[in-house]
Order: sequence, then structure tokens, then C-alpha cells
Amino acid sequence: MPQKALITGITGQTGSFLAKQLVEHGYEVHGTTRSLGNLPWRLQHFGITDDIHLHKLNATNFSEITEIAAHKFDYIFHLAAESSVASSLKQPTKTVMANVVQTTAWLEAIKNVSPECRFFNAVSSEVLKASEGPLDENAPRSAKNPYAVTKLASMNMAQVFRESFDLYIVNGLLFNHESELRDDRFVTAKIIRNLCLLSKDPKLAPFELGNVLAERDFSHAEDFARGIVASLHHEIPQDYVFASGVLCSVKDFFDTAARQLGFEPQWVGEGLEMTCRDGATGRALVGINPEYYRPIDELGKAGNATRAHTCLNWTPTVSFEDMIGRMIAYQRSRIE
Ligand code: F7E
Repeated sequence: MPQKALITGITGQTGSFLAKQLVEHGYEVHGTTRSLGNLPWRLQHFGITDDIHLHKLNATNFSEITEIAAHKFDYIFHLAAESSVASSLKQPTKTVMANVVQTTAWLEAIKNVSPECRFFNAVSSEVLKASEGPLDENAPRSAKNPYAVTKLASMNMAQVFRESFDLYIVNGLLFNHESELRDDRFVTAKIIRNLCLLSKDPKLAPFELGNVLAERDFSHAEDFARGIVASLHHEIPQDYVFASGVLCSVKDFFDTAARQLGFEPQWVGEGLEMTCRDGATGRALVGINPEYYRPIDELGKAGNATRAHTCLNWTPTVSFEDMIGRMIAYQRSRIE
């Protein structure tokens, strides 16, 4: 009998990489989606749409969640969420419903109808407090935006269920994870898409970013998917940081991508007056728009994934440059 796995949020970036890996490993893969009418383009990209059992789910409907949990999966990977910090600032109530109420409903459902199921809960580096040095699972907590508040609550809830009801539950403290399948609400995909468009059309006007001095710890989502699977196969359920350990600014990401596309990025000005031109042609590539700034944007958070290295034998394999190369190649193939 193949092992049965359910991925909530299977049509998202990380859900799709996870689905691909589980299908390749011979699992029977199920997934939830808001609408069966929407084409799951990421699953199509991997050619695995026919291998997936899709379940339509209204994510805040507790009885629908219980009905799906009653299929008695061996593993549930709970990734469905409002995952954009910017969107959470605009729609905090919706974010609480998607991230706290939904997660609690899944926890309650597995406790009631499938207590043997191993459950992965996707949490975020946004719940960790910035400080000197890379942050591990024991780093102090802090939540500076609605998204972070909801992820912290969902992590606390999952820990309470693990300790109170003896369930196998793992929280993954995921630092930024990007890929060719990222959507451009997120800064990396926005940069890649716009630079590819600029490189294709010499007359195109520059685009706009927010705080380019913000720093993040970027990895490839495919590497995290591998770690997430491994995290439910350890003998004890515990929480894991997944991260590269390397800090990089949005500006560094932009510069690396621009160079790979043949531009020579040259920045001038400060703050809102910053702009970047192509040194070879003098053409403006990007400017700053305060609309994309966050009210609070914590700087300098790198992750320490020692526990994942030690317990799961997990290490990232896709380098920063290769990740950007893959994002560019995919984006170019879509716009050419
Ligand atoms: O922003 C800055 C922005 O929206 C990254 C999610 O996966 O990782 C992700 O959250 C940085 C921020 O991702 C623009 O201010 C500048 O400092 O790509 P992002 P995020 O907020 O880090 C964490 C770990 C998660 O858990 C989340 O689910 O880039 N930035 N200019 C911009 N950001 C955006 N979106 N757009 C800009 O134009």
C-alpha cells in the first residue's frame, strides 16, 4: 500500500514542489484547493496534475476539513495560508481566518478523527526576533505585522496540540524560499519578471520597488520541500528552522539578477531618491516608490538550520546564483 499524503495549498509554490517529490517517491498524493475550476498551472508545469487527488475546500469550514481528515492520511503537510505580509497588512481579519482558524481546525480534526497522522505546519521566520547572529528554533519570538501574529499563533497552537494530546506535529520555521514558480506579489519574482521584460524591450519604462536595503535569507523552495518531507520522518516530532544562513539585501538580489541578464547595475541617490541605471547604456532600470514600504520591516535575520542538518541530514543544494538563473530561464521562456 502506498503511503497517503495530503498537501493543503498544493497549488502554491512550495506545495507544488512538495507534490512533485512525493509523487516521485510513490506516495498517493492528495491536495486541497479553493476551486477545482482554477487550472493548477504549477502542477501542470511538473506534468503531475493527473497524479493528484484534488479536494475542493472552503478553508474555514470545519466540517469540510474534518471530512477530508477522515481519509486517514499518513501525513498532512499544511501549507495553505495567506502568505504575503503586504496582503496581511491590507486584510488582517482574512489573514487570521486563513492562518489561525484554518490551522486550528486541521489540528482539531486530526485529534478527533486521525490521531496517528503526522502533521507539518508551515510557520515563518517572521515570528523570530531579529538579533545578532543566525536564529535557531530557540530564538526569541516577535511579531511585527498581522501575518507574523497569525503564524506565531498557529505555531503556539500546534505546540499545544503536540504536548497536550501526544500528536506527531512539526512546525517548520521557514525563511524566505523562492523559485521559478513564485508569484510576483513577492519581491524576487517581481524583480525577475520586470528585469526580463526590460531586457526584452529596450523602450520599456523602469519599474518600482520599496525598501531595497531590506535583507532576507533566501533559499530555493525545492530544497525546503525536501526538508519538509524529511521533518515528518524523524523519530521524534520537533520544530525545525529551514534557511541558508546567508543574508542578502533586495538590492543584492536585484544586482545579481541584472548582471545575469547582461545589465551593469549602477545605483545613485539615497532613500526614496535611489535609482539604478544600466552602466553600459545609461538606461533607468528601477526607482523607489514608498507605497511598497512596510510600516515595520525587521532587518538582518539569517537562519541557523543546524538542527535540520543534524537530525534530518538536510542541506540546501541550489546556490543563490543558480536559483536566480532558474528564475530568469523560466521567466524568459514565458515571455518569449
Ligand atoms: O518581501 C522588500 C520587503 O514580500 C521581501 C513570504 O514567503 O518570506 C516571505 O515574506 C522584502 C521585504 O517577502 C518590494 O519590504 C522591497 O523586506 O518578497 P517579500 P517577505 O515579506 O519576506 C517570509 C519568510 C514568509 O513567511 C512569507 O510567507 O522585500 N521589498 N520592494 C518588497 N517586497 C515586495 N513584495 N514588493 C516590493 O516591491
